[in-house]
Amino acid sequence: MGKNIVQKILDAHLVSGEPVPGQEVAIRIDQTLTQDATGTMTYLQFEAMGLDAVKAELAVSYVDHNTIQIGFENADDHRYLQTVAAKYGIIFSRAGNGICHQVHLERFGRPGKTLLGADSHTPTGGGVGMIAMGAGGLDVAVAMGGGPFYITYPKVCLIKLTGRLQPWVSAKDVILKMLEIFSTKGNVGWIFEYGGPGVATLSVPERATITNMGAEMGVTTSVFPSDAETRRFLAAQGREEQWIELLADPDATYDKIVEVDLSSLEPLTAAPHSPGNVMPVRQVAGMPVQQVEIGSCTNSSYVDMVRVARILKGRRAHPDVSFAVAPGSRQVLQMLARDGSLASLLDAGARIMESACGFCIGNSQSPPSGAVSLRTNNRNFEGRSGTKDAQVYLVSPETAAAAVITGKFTDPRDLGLAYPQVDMPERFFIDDSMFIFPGARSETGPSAGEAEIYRGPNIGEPPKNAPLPAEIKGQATIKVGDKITTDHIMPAGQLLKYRSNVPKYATYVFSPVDETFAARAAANRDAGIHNIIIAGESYGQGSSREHAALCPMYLGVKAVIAKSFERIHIANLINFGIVPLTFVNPADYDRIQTGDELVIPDIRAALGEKAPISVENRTQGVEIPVEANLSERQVKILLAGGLLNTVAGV
Ligand code: MIC
Ligand code: SF4
Repeated sequence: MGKNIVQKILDAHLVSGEPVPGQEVAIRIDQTLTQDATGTMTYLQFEAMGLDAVKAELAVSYVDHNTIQIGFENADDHRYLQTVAAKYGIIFSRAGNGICHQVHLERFGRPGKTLLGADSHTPTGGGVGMIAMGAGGLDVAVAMGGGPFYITYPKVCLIKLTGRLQPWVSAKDVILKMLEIFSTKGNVGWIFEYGGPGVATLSVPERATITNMGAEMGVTTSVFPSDAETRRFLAAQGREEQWIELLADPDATYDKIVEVDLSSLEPLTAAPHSPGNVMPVRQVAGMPVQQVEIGSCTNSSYVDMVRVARILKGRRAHPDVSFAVAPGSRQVLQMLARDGSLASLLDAGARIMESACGFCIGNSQSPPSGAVSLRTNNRNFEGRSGTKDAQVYLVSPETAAAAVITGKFTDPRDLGLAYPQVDMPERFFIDDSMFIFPGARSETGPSAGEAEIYRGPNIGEPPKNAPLPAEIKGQATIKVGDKITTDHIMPAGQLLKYRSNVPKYATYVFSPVDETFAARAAANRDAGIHNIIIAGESYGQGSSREHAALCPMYLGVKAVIAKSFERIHIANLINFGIVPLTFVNPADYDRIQTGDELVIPDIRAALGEKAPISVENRTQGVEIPVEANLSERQVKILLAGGLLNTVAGV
């Protein structure tokens, strides 16, 4: 029987397990990436494994999230990352080189390979025909050490693209349409494979915009075929020899097929406060806009930026709009500087930001109170921008540019301008001098092997956890609703600088939801009372940050009982020894209140024997059945108190 692209890549990388949807399989990982906000903890954990060098084919450490450097903390982290990279044979991408996903696509992404990244938008690599997945840092550390990555063998949905995009409609509108169809929940365990005649009309950077935001639907990843367009992109990046053709067999089968007609799409936006809150731009047209931010790993390719520059050429930013542009990589910025686009942007009044995450993660460019901010990034969770009551709308670069001119939400088709046709260049500007390749002596770092690891005062040891106790006995310390994101659990923004300092960062757990949580949880922990989190559907949406499990672990959280979990977060909970339990009857969620005394007797034995589990709510006097759908491997990790306790010396 013929295979689809997902099956071709996964089966070629299968280490163990049955390639049957729903079964846990182990996959060999060819490439890894980290970024600085998740990277310090990843490498501290890698060091704790006691290996001499990385074993993956290629490992890259990017610095793109924390480049603001107010205080010594970020700079200390960067230095730690640079020295640890030199020691273990990791390519180091210096601050200023660009956003990890954009740069990885440009310089390292290869069709047919697997990539595991300590960042949820790693699926960007699917644009070039690879299986690229986000994971917690500890899983990435294991993969760097040559260990496999465990996933549930996915169900595959073919997204059959037909037609072609109309002027002023772009890749962002395709993925917003997908979010309208699939929403942000209920897609765990799926991979989206794009196919159909419409694929050939999309360039690799456009495909990457689409696979990037697959993360917002909660799918394991998204992937495009590797075809003539992929070859053209790799050739333009000077890497044509890395191209292989990768197409689905003509008789390939899928678990589901959904057709999207590109010709019928219109400019869309995701309204506050969820990427799934999709509506046509025309529905909100006329709304005054106070801020426009163009960039992020979703929409900061050269073509995106040049199109914006052409739309704005000879025009000025509306006086009420604060307008910033963050080109996705140094390659993009270099090209904009050389072809005159940068001048057009500056003429228009753009504030040029560093090639980094910046505004997207809320560590700069927070909007004014209550402001409407149009952004080309991928997440608009409440407060993520750094301003709690800001109204953030996700849009395409074209829609963003239209608002820069008019000061209002404007469907770009209504600007009355000729559509600037911009094609992907035949040759990108290639200069790898901001990478430090292991083994190469540079002015700024020592050679591989001889490196001494630098640890500033911001770098702490990763905290340890004890094995799971025989019973969990404590309190429902917090009860939260549906679609709780990791930005609610462990906010980033200004707090990013505490990523390497878990005791400090942990004092902010759940702060956007309940400022008293961290202190209450720590007091319980110190009194020997276990903390339990009660949650609704889709718990742990959004980022891959393992701190959303690690910091609760540090505060003595032993279990989360939810209606459902998102993929990366549930893996992180297990990795840090927190038991994820789901309600057998979702309505039982109503039978637990914050502060209730809860006991889960014999949890160790129940997990080991796969016996039924019930939670005694001693305050309400009820017993609530819950379940743990875990593999034997996951149970072993939980019993040990976390993955690090089981993998030293992998
Ligand atoms: C994000 O977009 O939320 C981040 C910041 O890139 C995170 C990683 C992190 O929290 O460091 C992600 O997407 O995984
Ligand atoms: Fe950076 Fe934003 Fe992309 Fe996360 S989503 S990697 S913060 S640009």
